[in-house]
Amino acid sequence: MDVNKIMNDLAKKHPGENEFLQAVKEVLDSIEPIYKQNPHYESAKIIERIVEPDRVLMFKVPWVDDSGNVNVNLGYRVQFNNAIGPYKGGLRFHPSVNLSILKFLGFEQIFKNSLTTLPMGGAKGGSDFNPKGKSDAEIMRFCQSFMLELWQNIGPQTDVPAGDIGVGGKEIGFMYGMYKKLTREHTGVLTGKALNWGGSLIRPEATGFGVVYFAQEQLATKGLTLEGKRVGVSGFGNVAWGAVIKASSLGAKVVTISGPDGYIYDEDGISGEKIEYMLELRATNNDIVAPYAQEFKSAKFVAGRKPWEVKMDVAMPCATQNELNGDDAKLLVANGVICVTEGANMPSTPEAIDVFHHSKVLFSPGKASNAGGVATSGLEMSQNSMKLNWSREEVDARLHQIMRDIHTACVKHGTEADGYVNYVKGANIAGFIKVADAMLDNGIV
Ligand code: NDP
Ligand code: 2IT
Repeated sequence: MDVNKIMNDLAKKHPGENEFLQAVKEVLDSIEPIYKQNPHYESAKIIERIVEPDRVLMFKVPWVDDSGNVNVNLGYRVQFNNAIGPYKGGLRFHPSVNLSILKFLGFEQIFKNSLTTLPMGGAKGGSDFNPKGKSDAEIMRFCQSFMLELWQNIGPQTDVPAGDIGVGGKEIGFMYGMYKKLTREHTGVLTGKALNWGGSLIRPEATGFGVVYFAQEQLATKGLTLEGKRVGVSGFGNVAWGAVIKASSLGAKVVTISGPDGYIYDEDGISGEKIEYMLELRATNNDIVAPYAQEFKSAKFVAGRKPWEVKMDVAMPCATQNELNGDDAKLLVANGVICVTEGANMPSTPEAIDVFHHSKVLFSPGKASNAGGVATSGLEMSQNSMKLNWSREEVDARLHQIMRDIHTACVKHGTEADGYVNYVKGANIAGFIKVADAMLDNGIV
């Protein structure tokens, strides 16, 4: 296996797909040693097959806004790999969405879903539709038009989408309604459903809770706990919210959250009613986190900057890809960061990851530490299949155990000669082996 050659070929075939190429390079660098030890992977061309999606669906999504104007967005579903289970992964609605971003997310999802221990393949989809500032009626019409095209390509045993940036319970509801209307079936085709029509307890909190459970395991390798630690979170969406709730309930002091407009620094810590306020802020459907500082006197708003300049023990980037660069990483290290646990997908650039590895900081990639979201989607699918609902305690206990198991897998495959756990390597190798072996078993398809 020649990583440089594979990357050059891929870049020629898919010019400009920078996020996708970044995600592939990271995985290939990690798995190179085990690939070389297993010549049957090479002869079955596992790498050449795993880096191309099974298929990419791309379609127009026309919809009419409240003023009667016709709008046209692009819709996508990237069905990447179903070696270990039906395609599974979220839908992202954000103006930045393009094929490169969805391919990177779909590719990451293959290994993340493999790590969850549940039978789920990898996929991702979405649209460049911007839900910000849209009325509920506009969001409904968009979601209905999106599903009018997507429905024939998904199904509970085929492909099970869920939420991601810009897609929460409301959007899932509108899409599920249209799917149900078209198929005349009430099946578990989407996850992230509300409780009274097939959802699972804990799913909204699951990604953030999982991130914090993973951070606890990382800290425990050094005999540390979250109690009294200063935790910096970025973003103020679904993942950030769950992480803030769980971290503060475990006695950590969460000192930051952020939005595209800047970050909030709250020296007293974000807990209690302030967490409720985060939800209200999201529900306003605006792009700004600044009003938090007007609401709570202990907080200040720092415009146009990222939270990584704040002194923190644990960093949890929970907003979006490439939001933490090499300079940010150096600043965090200089300020004594112990642990960086990714909540978003690929929030740290390769330069940032190098800084963390070089400084022997505990660092976990999103595909390991944010897997609690899709894992709980898997638990929602199980409950739908059984036509039973588990209690909050039962779902939370299963989620917690899955996060511990993912941590164990990372330690098993990522521990280096000096004892440092390289979680990137560990997650990529553990995730890859299961999928590659399934592909071998299933022949050349
Ligand atoms: P939300 O839409 O709830 O929140 C996203 C947050 O990131 C918001 O604060 C948003 O601000 C900010 N954001 C989004 N895009 C950008 C951008 N281009 N520049 C700056 N800030 C941005 O999404 P989630 O919390 O669900 O997702 C956050 C991250 O976690 C994503 O990387 C997602 O892929 C990942 N993830 C999500 C899971 C889930 O179950 N929801 C599971 C695993 C990972 P604003 O909206 O105001 O722009
Ligand atoms: O990135 C992710 O893992 C998600 N957005 C959740 C996907 C899912 O199917 O629950």
